[in-house]
This record gives sequence, C-alpha cells and structure tokens, in this order.
Amino acid sequence: MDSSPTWWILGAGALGRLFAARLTTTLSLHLIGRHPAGAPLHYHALSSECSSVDVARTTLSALASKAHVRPSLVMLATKSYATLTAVEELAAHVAPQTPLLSLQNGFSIQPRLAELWAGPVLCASTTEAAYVEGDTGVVHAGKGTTWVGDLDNAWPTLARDCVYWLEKAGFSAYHDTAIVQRLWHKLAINAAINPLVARYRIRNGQLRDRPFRRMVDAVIDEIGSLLEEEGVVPPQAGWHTLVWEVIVATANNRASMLQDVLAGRSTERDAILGPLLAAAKRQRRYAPTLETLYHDTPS
Ligand code: KPL
Repeated sequence: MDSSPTWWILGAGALGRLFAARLTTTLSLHLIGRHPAGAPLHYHALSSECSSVDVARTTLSALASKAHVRPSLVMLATKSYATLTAVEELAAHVAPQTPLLSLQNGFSIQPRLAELWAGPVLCASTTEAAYVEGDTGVVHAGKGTTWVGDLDNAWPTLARDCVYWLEKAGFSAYHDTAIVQRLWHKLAINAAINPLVARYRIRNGQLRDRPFRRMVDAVIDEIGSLLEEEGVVPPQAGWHTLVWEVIVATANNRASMLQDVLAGRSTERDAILGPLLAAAKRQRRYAPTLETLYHDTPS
C-alpha cells in the first residue's frame, strides 16, 4: 500500500469539504474549488466538536503551476450537472490514466464518465450527510456508509485501495462489486428525500412528521416498483426501510437539494428524478407522484 498518496478533491461543497477534512489527516490532499482559500476549514464533527483543519484549498489553475503535485486519484465532488465541464478542465492538468472517484448523485453521469475518461472510473455511493456553513465551514450532520466499485468490476484492487484510505480517515467504507445496484438504491433515497425537503424547506428528520410521512411513502412505493421492473434488486430490508433508515440517520441534515435551493443554485432534479421518469417511459407506465415531484422541483 502506497504510504501516502496524493489525492485531489474537485468540488468544495459539503461532501468535498467533509471528505477533505478527514482525508487530509491520512494522505496528501488538495481540495479544489472555484476560488483560492487561505483559511483553514472549520469542521464540525458528529460529536458537535468544532476544529480548524488545515486543508490545502486551491484552484485547478494554481495547482497547474506546481508540476510536482500530481494526484494518484481525483475524487469528483462537483454537482452532477457540473461534472463533465469540471472533468474537461481537469483533463488538462492530470495524466490521462489518473483514476477518478465519482461521488455524484443520481445515475446518469457515471456511465458517461466511464465512457469518456481514459483511466479507471470508480463510483462511490455514500450516505454521509453534511452541509456547508459559510465559506470555510462544514457540518457533518449524519454518519453514513460509503461503497466503492466500478461499473464493470474491472478495478477491484484500486477500489479496495480507496476503501483502505477512506476507512483510515474514519469513514465506514466497503468495496462493492454490485455498485450499479447501490447507485440505484442511493438514487431511490435521494428521490424520496431531496425534492420534498427542498420544496418544503425542512430538514430530513421533519419528513417523519405529518403530512410529509405519507408523501415519502407514496414516492417510495412508486420508485420501488419502477426500479424492480428495471431489474434492480430490492434492498434486503425493503425500499421503505432503506429510505427511512437514512432519514433517521440524517435527521439533522439539510439535504443537498435544499442547500442548492437556499443558495439559489441549480438543483440535481434531472440527475435524480430523470432516470426514474425515463424508466417509467420505457415501461409505458404512469408515475403520477414522480411527475408531480419533478414539476414542483426547481431545475
Ligand atoms: O445524499 C443525501 C443528500 O443530501 O443529497 C442524503 C443522504 C439524502 C443526506 O441528506
């Protein structure tokens, strides 16, 4: 095992900052955002303890001038709709065979990355929950699990290396040889949680209250049957348990889509709900709950 590899994290949003704050303690890490930042990250751990973490925060162009700082892996923590442009820009600064680790929500960008990138493309599905606070803060709002694999199971050793470093940094991480299934499961979680919390501007845990609880259940019913028809294996404990467990574990979180709406950014509506509506179309089925969610969610 490489004693201390260099990783870059592209995207300094909530998950980018969360992974950076922890990984920087175990490997050489650069967190790449749109603007250079000199200040340390203020990391609010799950224990509510706040610490200042010295993360190397920089921009791609600043890193480009330091030829000696080349990554052995780049974690992509950009929004799914911004990923292709970010990767095109990245390509000018790293070796073409550099492995990527895609953290993106939904299930549309991952196959496209695998097609266009010459090197290995790993995908991660994570239920870690975090939100940003100001320009330098990140709050770890819910402990989750991260699964890593690649779409064709062509890079098991690389995936296990990644898991090693994630675990070393304190994350629960596993290699998953069925990452496609896992990405669909995560998509189901995001589709059941994100549009509703963004629309009603509530934290994840408030979905347990009336009238939201039955809205969540209705979305899960529709998603479960659509995905099973697509050949996705249902989670062992069932779709409802899968989603409700994440809601409980991330009760204090402001989901990413709520953070986007509050910040006036585009949302990941198309990456999350798009594949489900496409499945409904393929199956010639009406998905009224998902259609309504789609129309009620800003793009
Ligand atoms: O992935 C998330 C998100 O916010 O996008 C969950 C797991 C729903 C946590 O909020």
